[in-house]
Amino acid sequence: MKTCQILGIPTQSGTSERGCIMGPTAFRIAGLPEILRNLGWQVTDVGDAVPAQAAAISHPNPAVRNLDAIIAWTESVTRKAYEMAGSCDLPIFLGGDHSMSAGTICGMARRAQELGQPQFVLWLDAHTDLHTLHTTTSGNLHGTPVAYFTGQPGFEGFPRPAAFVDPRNVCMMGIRSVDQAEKRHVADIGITVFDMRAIDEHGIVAPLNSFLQRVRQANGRLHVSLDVDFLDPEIAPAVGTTVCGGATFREAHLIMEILHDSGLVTSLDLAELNPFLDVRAKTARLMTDLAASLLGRRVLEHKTRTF
Ligand code: 6HN
Ligand code: MN
Ligand code: MN
Repeated sequence: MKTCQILGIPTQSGTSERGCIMGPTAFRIAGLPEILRNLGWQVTDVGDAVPAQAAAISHPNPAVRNLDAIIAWTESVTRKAYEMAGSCDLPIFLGGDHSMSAGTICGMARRAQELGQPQFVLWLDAHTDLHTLHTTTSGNLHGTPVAYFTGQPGFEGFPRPAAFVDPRNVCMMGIRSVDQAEKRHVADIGITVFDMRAIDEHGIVAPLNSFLQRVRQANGRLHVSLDVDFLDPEIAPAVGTTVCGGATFREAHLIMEILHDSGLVTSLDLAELNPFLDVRAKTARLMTDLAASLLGRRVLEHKTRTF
């Protein structure tokens, strides 16, 4: 039986909108562990992460908010993610704002390095989250994890990860809000970006398959990071940074179904759920259902198409 461990990461220090601290609880109330068990997974809920001891630290960019808390979370989450990577087939991380992914992905990258496999990341988000401490103007550090886990300079005071992710192994989909400094950076470091325009023009199947083909050929491990705001706000209102024109219900499920069939996914973040902003739990339920599609739920048990 395939094993999965679930870790809650109740952090909201990376955003100025309060409520993400309730994210892990909302996923549990939505029934995520039972739903995955019913799909045949052996699921262990390992509880919630707690931040390491925070040390007071200041930064020359006065906009930067909650730096000490983010560093403390990054340290403990990296350690925990690395442990989980070595003790189950699929760690699932329940956020918590997206600053959690600095730790989850560095933990997974360390494990990949140990196994001698390259780490790949599929980043599903409206945003590139590619600021450094120096370029952020909002000061919200959920806008920075990609720069951290790809080893960009400008993270003084953060733990130095045992392994980074090669930016050429990062693929982003759903992008539709990119700040000036991020625009320059994304082109320079060689991340593959399928923005919403690319998805409008080509759909999600061809772009996703081209990336998965690369992961397969490299015998890579694949981390999927799903930010609620990847989805259109009409179907997923429970996030502090909504951007119109996001992925539809079917686009999102199809991505998860294709990912499941690929057999390549080795870890998952469900990030940015802010239950305080939800409408009758519809976002918590949709995110839970997307996880279920990724872990093998299908409409019918047999193939329905012959063409
Ligand atoms: N997220 N680029 C904006 C900022 O404040 O730096 C938005 C960041 C959103 C963060 O999507 O997790
Ligand atoms: Mn994000
Ligand atoms: Mn986002």
